[in-house]
Amino acid sequence: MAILPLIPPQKTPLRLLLLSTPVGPLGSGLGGGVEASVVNLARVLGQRGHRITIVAPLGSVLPDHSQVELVQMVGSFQPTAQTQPRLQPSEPFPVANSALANACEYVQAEQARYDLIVNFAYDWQPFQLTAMLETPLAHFVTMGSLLDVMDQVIAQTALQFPNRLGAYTRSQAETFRQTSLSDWQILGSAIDLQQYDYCDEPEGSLGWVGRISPEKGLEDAIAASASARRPLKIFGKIEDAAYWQSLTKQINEAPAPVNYCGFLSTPELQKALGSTQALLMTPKWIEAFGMVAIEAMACGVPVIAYRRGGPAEIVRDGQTGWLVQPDNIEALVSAIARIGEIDRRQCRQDAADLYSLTAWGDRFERWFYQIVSGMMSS
Ligand code: HBI
Repeated sequence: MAILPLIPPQKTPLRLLLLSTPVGPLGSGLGGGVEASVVNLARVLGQRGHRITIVAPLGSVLPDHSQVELVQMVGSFQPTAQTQPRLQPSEPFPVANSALANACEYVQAEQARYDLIVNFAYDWQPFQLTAMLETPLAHFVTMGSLLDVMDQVIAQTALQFPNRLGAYTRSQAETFRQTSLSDWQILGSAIDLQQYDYCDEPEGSLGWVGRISPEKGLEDAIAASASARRPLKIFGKIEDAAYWQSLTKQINEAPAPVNYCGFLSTPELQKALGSTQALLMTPKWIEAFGMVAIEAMACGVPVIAYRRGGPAEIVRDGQTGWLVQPDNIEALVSAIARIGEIDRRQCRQDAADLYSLTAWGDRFERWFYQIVSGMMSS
């Protein structure tokens, strides 16, 4: 007699454990775009009846949603991967009393309480857990290829545990050369549109938003706004103070004002960003996604970006902004001169159609049910 396949729990609410980035507490800004990804995913899946627990470093705060459990880990913050040498010496597992080591121990101890565990840390330790747990562990990879040790554990996971890797964009997934695109769920990202107000009457400034760190290429945005003789407003956390200091001379000599506006909360950021003529995105690395692009578009702000990484898959050239040759300041200046050709309403429309929490939540939910039902039938 044929054994009937178990009917997958298509709509059974899932008990999900989200392992956040160990580089800093949720809400600190140190985690960059992945903080928003974890918080927004918890919100949208919690609203659908799934039971969400987030594991994050001590000091984390969640915006107003009650139905999410926050478990905070004591211990030192993880050094950021993008500041490590590519051939990073593999440290002993686990580093004594790091937030990451404590999080991994928590996951191992408490795994039976969950149907699925999702890792958002860009660190090799959680990947080593995949083969050690009964509960399925999926990995949402939040940056492109940076470290050999990460490339290796990602390739190994692709081989041993198909369908457990998620990424924001195709170009990000393609940086992991030991994997193929079919190893990845491409999930994009999203914002809560209701938090962003459309602005039809911009002032004269250009905008730049991001962690102030070398891989974000702020110096190019300052150079382009100076050549265009346009004011520039800078928003974001000063993550690398030495790098920020190195820009002081360029900022002081700029012919138009360059103002640092700080690291703002979403309500304050969207208000200030909405009144800019355009957002400049000048990444030196393969930006996995570029949350700030959809935040700007949601406010009606066109995006001028290097044709590199995630922003190149978000901006529709000539429709919601301009894509230019990477590292070419003159190309940025020419695009700034043509920004009036972009319809700000189209920017808002793309954000609503392609980057809503609902569409994004659907993609994650579908992936999670594939994994959980796959476990049931295996
Ligand atoms: N570095 N080691 C490490 N772990 C992370 O989770 C991490 C990081 N650097 C940056 C980062 N996460 C996030 O800012 C990006 O994934 C967005």
